[in-house]
Amino acid sequence: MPSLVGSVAGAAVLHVLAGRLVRRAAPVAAGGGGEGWDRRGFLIAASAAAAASAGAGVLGKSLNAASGKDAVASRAGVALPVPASPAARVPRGVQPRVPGISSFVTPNKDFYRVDTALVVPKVNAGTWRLRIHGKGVTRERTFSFADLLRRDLIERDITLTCVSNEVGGPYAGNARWIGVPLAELLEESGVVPPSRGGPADQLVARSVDGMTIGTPVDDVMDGRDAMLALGMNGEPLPFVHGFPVRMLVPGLYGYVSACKWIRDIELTTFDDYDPYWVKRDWARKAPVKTQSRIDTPKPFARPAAGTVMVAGVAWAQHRGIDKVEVRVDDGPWQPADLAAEDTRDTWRLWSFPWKATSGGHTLTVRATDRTGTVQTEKRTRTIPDGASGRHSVVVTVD
Ligand SMILES: Nc1nc2c(c(=O)[nH]1)N[C@H]1C(S)=C(S)[C@@H](COP(=O)(O)O)O[C@H]1N2
Ligand SMILES: [Mo]
Repeated sequence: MPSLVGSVAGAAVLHVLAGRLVRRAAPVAAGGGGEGWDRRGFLIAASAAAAASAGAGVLGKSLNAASGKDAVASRAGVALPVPASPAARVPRGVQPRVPGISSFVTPNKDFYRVDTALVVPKVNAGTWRLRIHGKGVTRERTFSFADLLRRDLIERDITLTCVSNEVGGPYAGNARWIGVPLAELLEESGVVPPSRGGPADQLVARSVDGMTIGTPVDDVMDGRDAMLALGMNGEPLPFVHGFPVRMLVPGLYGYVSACKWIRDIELTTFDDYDPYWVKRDWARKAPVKTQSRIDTPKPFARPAAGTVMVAGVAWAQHRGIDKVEVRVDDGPWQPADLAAEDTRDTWRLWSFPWKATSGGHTLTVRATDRTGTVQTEKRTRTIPDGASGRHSVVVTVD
């Protein structure tokens, strides 16, 4: 489209300018004397054409930016460096071979997406900047994307979950992220966490599309792998997942930790500022609740009697999962086979070979995290701080 408009405009300008020359040239030639052609008219027309074309150039540039062409080009040009601190090797046995179970690593194309963006922001990494400022910041900083790429990067497997995920719901995913340790940037900016006397207890991240996300400064600086992520499963962040840079804090729901398209970090207090979702009655602080989900069999499945593999995922990020149990109808809780654990920040897959007898049955799952807390049976809604309760699936065995 731009090149078509360009050629048509060019042809029109040529036609007008040529007309200026030809139309004036004829009478002059016939009458003799005067200038050979209408130089003034030609210059005026030519200057107008130049001005219009410059204006079109500016318009084209902004249309280009709006359509994200420059952002797409900037993403294509990103080469992720080798991380200074690679992820720990994933142990064998994280993935039970059961048809229908989640994949331990969620491919980017399948990773859930939750945001308020009607149009996905297309940010040009070349002009992107991140500012860190606010209470207790003694050295205010602004970083470019290149500044972040030049630093020592960490690579970590982290499971992200959404506070609006219903029990048994799909808003959870596990990916391998590459990024800059956020605590380092804060320390270099002079930030001291409140547990060591610092004045700011809330970090507010702002995105290019006006989202605000508030995170406890103590959580970001307590040694966990809070990061500004630049890479996801071996590629630059996909646009829908926050290119060029997003935040991640293991153990916290996305709405209090995982700002996509981040552009600004402000140190403030929970007393002074309520971010977007808090203004809409969600909790100020929201650590992830211990949860588990049955991936297979699906609700209302009709498996044949005999051994039926029941399998799924369990998560309690930053605490870790220690046990998963399955109950058939009102029977006893029976231990499921836990797949190997990657880290305490990742979900853990599990399976349970069930000796299924014919008739209708209800399968229920519960997890126990490393603090010894058993997933509660008390059902709550997702608002204000995440759904609790246990996932059940009803099946009919033929
Ligand atoms: N800019 C921005 N960042 C955001 C959100 C948003 O609406 N806008 N949603 C948050 C929520 S609620 C979650 S659960 C995660 C989801 O990240 P994902 O879409 O990459 O899975 O992003 C968080 N970051
Ligand atoms: Mo979320």
